[in-house]
Amino acid sequence: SPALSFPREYNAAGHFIDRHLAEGRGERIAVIDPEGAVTYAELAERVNRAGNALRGLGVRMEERVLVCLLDGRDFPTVFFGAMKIGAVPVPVNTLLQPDDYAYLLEDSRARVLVLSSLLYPKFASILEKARFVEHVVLVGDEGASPGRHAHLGELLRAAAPTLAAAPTTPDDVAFWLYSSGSTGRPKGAVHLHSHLQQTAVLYGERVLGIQPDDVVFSAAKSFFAYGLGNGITFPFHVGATAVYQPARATPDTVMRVLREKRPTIFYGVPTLYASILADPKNSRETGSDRLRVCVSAGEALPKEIGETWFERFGAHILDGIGSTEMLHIFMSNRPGDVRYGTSGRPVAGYDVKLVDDAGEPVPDGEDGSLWVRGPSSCVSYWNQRQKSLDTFHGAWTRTGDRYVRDAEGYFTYAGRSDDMLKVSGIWVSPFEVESALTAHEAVLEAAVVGHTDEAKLIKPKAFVVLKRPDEASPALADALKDFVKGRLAPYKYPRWIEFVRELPKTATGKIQRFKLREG
Ligand code: 3UK
Repeated sequence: SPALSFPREYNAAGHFIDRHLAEGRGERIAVIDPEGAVTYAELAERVNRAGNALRGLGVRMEERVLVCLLDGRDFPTVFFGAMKIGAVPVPVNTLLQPDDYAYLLEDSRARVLVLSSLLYPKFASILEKARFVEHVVLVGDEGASPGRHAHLGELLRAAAPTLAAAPTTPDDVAFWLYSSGSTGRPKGAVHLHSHLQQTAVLYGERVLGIQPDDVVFSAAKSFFAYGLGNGITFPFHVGATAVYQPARATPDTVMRVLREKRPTIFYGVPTLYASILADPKNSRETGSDRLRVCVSAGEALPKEIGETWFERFGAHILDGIGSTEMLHIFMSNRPGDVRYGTSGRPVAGYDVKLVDDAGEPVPDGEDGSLWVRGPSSCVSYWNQRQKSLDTFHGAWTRTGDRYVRDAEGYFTYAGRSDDMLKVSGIWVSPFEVESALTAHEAVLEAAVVGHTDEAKLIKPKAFVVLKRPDEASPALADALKDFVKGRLAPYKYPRWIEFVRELPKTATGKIQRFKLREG
């Protein structure tokens, strides 16, 4: 398949939004959310109004707009509205804590924050100190007006319905997505206007085979790179319909969407597939009878989950690996070619290589570090020169993953080369959980590693040294779990706590987490 070419003047909003009107798809349904359906024509007008409203707040080309939104029609409205005026939307995780948001506002220097009203309490204590923020735009619940901030609904109504796209190029910065690392704060991965269409063609069109009559539902939210492709750019690339759900994805909420909206494509993470399967009632009969393909990413999908899902739901799960840096899936199983227990083969348009510590290629059957090259790679991390140098080497990106390639060219995941954990498909830094634990007055020190649960999925486990070792008890273990839950995003807390007398350390005092891992 030929590489894509872009005109020199190109704005992603033109491709994903305005093109549908020009090509006669304006009356098709773009979005279904709890408030109802939005056509492509209505969405295009909302995007224009949002762009004009942001401009009215003083946002100019290249300036960041922090977007902390639950899934719904306003997400693509603000995301494309900002890009259409050449500004840079920065969608962020809605599950974080005040201190995380203070950092993201400081690092991005966004002057406008677009925020779901429901998440306002997480920002209330930090907005005062956020020195770059000039405007907060609240979304949803127009009755409530904490801090007397503007409301998106009012701004949209007052804004003009037409807007010419800013004269961006395919190589202009379009949006950022933050990604966590094992040390330090999250890094803003800087993405360009062309990247969205690249992933929509290379993976959405050519692997998933997405069609205009598909109805898609992504349990992974739009602020993740995974969810952004799944539920926004892939369906909008062909004029298909996306179903959005603001609520957290649980087996019950997902089954309800499958039953009521009957999607043809479903995207999830392994933990969610496992928890849906844990209830024997859940099947194609109680779900979507139109499901034709499912996708899993974020962490490796255990073979048994894929096989059992196929038996019960009559659709295969395509496991594929993607990253925030590469924007979407670059290696994947594909329809008609599914090998459960593997991440499949490289997606056409991406090259991968497995190398040893000296950078030399490793032979098939041996594990090596995975590098990837392709047209959707972010250009760097914002304001992080050393971390960028460590990760981006010319056109190649070091993923930090280890893989084994077999003689037929299929790749099997073999773990991380750092201490990072994927929990329910989301990054967790052991260091962050350890810091939360040591903030508890009973704890001297702690080490956090991945531990596999019944479904063969990784969850955090903490080894804790107490200041007074004889205080160890199941009640204290529960109290420590609650303590962490109160300080960090909910998926990060240690599911198991083991009290130990000391932690394994190097001569220089660095915790040797690998000695605490199983196997
Ligand atoms: C791990 C996988 C094994 C791997 C993502 C699809 O997960 C996404 O992005 P993140 O930046 O994390 C990237 C890292 O997650 N991983 C992802 N998928 C798999 N490991 N099998 C898999 N199928 O460590 C990778 O380096 O959060 C996933 C699309 C877009 C994404 N950003």
